[in-house]
Amino acid sequence: MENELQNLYEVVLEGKLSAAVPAVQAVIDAGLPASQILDEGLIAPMSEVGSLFEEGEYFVPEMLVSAKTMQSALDILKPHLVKGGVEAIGKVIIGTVKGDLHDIGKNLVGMMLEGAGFEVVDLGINVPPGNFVEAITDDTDIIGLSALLTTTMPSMRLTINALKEAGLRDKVKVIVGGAPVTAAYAEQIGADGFAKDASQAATLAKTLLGR
Ligand code: B1M
Repeated sequence: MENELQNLYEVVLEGKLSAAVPAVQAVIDAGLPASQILDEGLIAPMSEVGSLFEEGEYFVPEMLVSAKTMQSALDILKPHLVKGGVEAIGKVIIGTVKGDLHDIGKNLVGMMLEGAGFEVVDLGINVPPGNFVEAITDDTDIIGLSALLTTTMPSMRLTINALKEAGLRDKVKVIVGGAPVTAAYAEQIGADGFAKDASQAATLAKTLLGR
């Protein structure tokens, strides 16, 4: 079991895209819980990729191929993380804010929200404030904003301002997250909540709606 997990870690770290599906399937078949596979086999190697990038060992192409490998493994893991067939307990619109192309964390947040019973509308990456505003419908409960770059965090504030200008700020709750985002920043920009990771995002969404 340890070997399968270690192999998955290395497959993501080294960006061996064609090995992603068999590697993650082997760990699932070995009977490990999906949350452990996610934390130790997928998120942990991506953190190491980030450190290697900071140290100048990895460059953007290496980051990209590791990200694609992780995403491909996540597609296989998703049904094990998300339980289907639950009636929606609320609707969340999520997206990575304008200027930011990182989507793995946002995708995970979407999966966890779905797993918790929410209907999730994913607007994708590089989403301008106006697109969040336009996507809101009568049954929208929460807007979820993701940012991975310190330079794109201000897009979160701009999105909240756009909601205010459209007269929709009080209609929806806004939750924010992403590696550089903090609870203090969330408060500063007037968000309703911050979550450190995907499973906390699902808990936060339920708490905010009193579910
Ligand atoms: Co980028 N990148 N990147 N990158 N990249 C980081 C973020 C960086 C920290 C790397 C580093 O220097 N150590 C650094 C940012 C530095 C900073 O701003 N302080 C960085 C940089 C500099 C860049 C470029 C500028 C590089 C360049 O071009 N010179 C460039 C920017 C492009 C752009 O966005 N405009 C760039 C590009 C890329 C790739 C495209 C190559 C690729 C992304 C591919 C993709 O996403 N499809 C990439 C990657 C892979 C990374 C790292 C290595 C990994 C990110 C990731 O997927 N982590 C990252 C280093 C790192 O984070 N250690 C890095 C795994 C994921 C599960 O975690 O996204 O944190 P995370 O999501 C978590 C939580 O944050 C939270 O829950 C998730 C799951 O638990 N969360 C939320 C996220 N969103 C949330 C929303 C919520 C709640 C919780 O509520 C709504």
